[in-house]
Amino acid sequence: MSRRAFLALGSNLGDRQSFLRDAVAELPDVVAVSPLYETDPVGGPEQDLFLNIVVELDTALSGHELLAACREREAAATRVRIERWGPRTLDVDVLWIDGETIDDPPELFVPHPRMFERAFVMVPLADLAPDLLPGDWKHPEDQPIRKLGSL
Ligand code: GSY
Repeated sequence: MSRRAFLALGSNLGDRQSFLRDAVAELPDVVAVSPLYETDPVGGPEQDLFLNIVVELDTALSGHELLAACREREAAATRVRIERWGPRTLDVDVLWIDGETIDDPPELFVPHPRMFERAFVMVPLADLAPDLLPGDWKHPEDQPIRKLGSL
């Protein structure tokens, strides 16, 4: 049975927009893409600005199958993990799957444990799914983000 799922994508190295565009084209079951945002890096070393989007899927894939699809896209973007939290060509995270909670350390937690703290996730997510934005959610002042338009 298919249900709604959301993935977060980010890039801050190389041709950022192409990495996001290519990933969206190859991810399974995508039904909607948020506007594109340029965002200040959250956490990690000093690094360049990110481009971020969220995509909505209508999918019957399991959480682990979605994670595998995310990892495949990161590998296709020739991502090399040089430094934890450091710059990357492409990061793809499973955020949310309607009606499901997954707690499978160290690699898969759904809902994503840090999603509600991150404006670069919550703002594009709310563009696609305002019902997932908690009523008391506040945009952290130290996380500026700028809407650029569509991917
Ligand atoms: O967790 C995703 C990678 N990432 C990002 C990101 O995608 N955007 C911003 N603005 N900051 C980030 N810090 C990390 S780590």
